[in-house]
Amino acid sequence: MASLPLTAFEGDAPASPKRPVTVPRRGGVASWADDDELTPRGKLKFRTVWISDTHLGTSGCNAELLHDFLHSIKPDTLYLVGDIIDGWRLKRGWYWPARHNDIVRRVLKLANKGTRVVYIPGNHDEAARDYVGLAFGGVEVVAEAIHTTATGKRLLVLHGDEFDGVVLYARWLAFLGDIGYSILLQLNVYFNRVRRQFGLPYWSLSAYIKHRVKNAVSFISRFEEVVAHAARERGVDGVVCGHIHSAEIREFDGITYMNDGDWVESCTALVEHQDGRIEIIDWAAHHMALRRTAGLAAVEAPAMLEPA
Ligand SMILES: [Mn+2]
Repeated sequence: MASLPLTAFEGDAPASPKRPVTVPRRGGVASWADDDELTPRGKLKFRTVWISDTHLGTSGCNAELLHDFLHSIKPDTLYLVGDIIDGWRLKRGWYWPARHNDIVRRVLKLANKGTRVVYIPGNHDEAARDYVGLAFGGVEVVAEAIHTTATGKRLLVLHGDEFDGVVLYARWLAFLGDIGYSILLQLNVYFNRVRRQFGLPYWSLSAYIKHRVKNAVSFISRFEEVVAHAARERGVDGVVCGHIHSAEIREFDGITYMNDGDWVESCTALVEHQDGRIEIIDWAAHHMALRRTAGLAAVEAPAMLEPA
């Protein structure tokens, strides 16, 4: 499950760098790092940052990269767009490394230092939905939000599971796994034996299931369409969501659909620059590039580039 970039990140570098990695002031390796104002301490001063699907409390969470990202930004507003803490997983067994604490602490510190932090619970942290309308440690908990960009565009911000009629089906598939698949093949044999007895033609149950899995791709685009459609109904200019772990910025007939991705597979965030431009940040790829420019000691190197 651990994604490739994180494996590389942990590889020949210290497992947990003592200092947070900060984006270099000059000659930034990523286009978005170049023209954005940096704070005196070298942090990216985005107008807005959206992250979701961090799934804290699971080993799938790329906590090192997420921690590093949160240490590299100083946004005016930070939206936590759901599935931040994985309650489903924690119910099955407690998994909470120190790094996950650091991440929570970092978010609270940002809130304390003037970042407006808005938390929109998702389906994995639905317990937090009981606290909608309240605020904890400067973190507002809301069911959804309307964000107005620097250029006056109104964006609906929500997690996205409310549009996901297939979520139960997807869970069932995940549960099935590989062992399930071979059982399924067996079942297909019996299933068609029975069909033959009734004079019915062969029908591949396994092929049907595989087809449905392949449809995961079309599920994503259908999800995007449905969410964009809902945004249009609400009379906003665009929508920001998470949930499907697939970062995207796409136009649907005048509605901008945006998904901030996740920190389990892709390690992505959506950021709004001071001028209202919104783009996807791929923090894992950014790290790989940093390593390439600065050599193998990349994890240490950016700290030396940090302005005094
Ligand atoms: Mn979700």
